[in-house]
Amino acid sequence: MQTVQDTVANVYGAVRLPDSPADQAEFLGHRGHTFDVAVTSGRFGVGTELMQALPNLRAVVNFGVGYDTTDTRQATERGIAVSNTPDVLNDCVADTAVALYVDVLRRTSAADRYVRRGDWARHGNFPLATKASGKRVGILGLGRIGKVIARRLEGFDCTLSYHNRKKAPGVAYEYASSPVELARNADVLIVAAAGGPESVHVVDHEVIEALGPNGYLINIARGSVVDERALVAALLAGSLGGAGLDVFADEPKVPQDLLSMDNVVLLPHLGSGTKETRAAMAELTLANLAQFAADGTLVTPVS
Ligand code: 8YV
Repeated sequence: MQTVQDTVANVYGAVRLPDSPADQAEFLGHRGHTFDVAVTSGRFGVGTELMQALPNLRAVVNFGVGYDTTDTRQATERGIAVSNTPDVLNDCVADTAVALYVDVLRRTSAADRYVRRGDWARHGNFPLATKASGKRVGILGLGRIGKVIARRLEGFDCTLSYHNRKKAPGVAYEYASSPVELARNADVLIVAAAGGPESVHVVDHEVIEALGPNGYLINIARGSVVDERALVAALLAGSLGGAGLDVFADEPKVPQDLLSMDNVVLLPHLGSGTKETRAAMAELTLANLAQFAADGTLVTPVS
């Protein structure tokens, strides 16, 4: 399979930024002024310094819906266009949220470990879990992905509520005026909000405490949205029931304390990670690049 990297190299003659900071600095010093388009992914982005080192940059083409690693403020100031890959990954990221939801409440990963360890034969039946159907679920960030998660959970007979900065037009779910209010009235809080400076630690100590010892937190958005230290502290203290996490504050590092907790499910940021969805993301990334090369516009600009 041709990757985005192969295609940008073969078709557009793109060169890869060296990995080490020292090599990068030397490379950019010599050649930074020669690039007008950067192709990147949500994991790397074009941050403040890199953008400054690309004085003739005209577009950032981002593989992924999240672009919080790109300095969009500088991009706006300099008239640099930014694209992402919205919608094509909604299904898979929502499926991942539901997988974590069911796993954390029904404890399927923990039960799988129980069988593999030989504990079934040794200790008998696995301890009872928590019912997943019919729960009160709060969605923090009812955007494209949040709405698909909500639709999936309607099938589980869940009562849905949400918090966005503003009430979403035409949405029948209960609106909570703050993340704390959302958590207070939910059994499970699902974080689906975009990352970036405005959402840093929106899920803080207070929100986690509002969920309480019988509450669960699911995060498929960005690690930065949750105060990870407060989350770990609450799990250690038993003041939160459990968590399902696909994203972390400092990926790929995962807090050591979480590794031994059976009420926590940990995934390596695989929300969009299926062959079908990654192919669709690649196609949309390349479509943005091709259109920008042809007429200077993007198929899916971020704003
Ligand atoms: C990754 C994601 O970005 O789209 C996003 O925002 O978080 C993921 O799809 C993707 O793996 C590329 O890094």
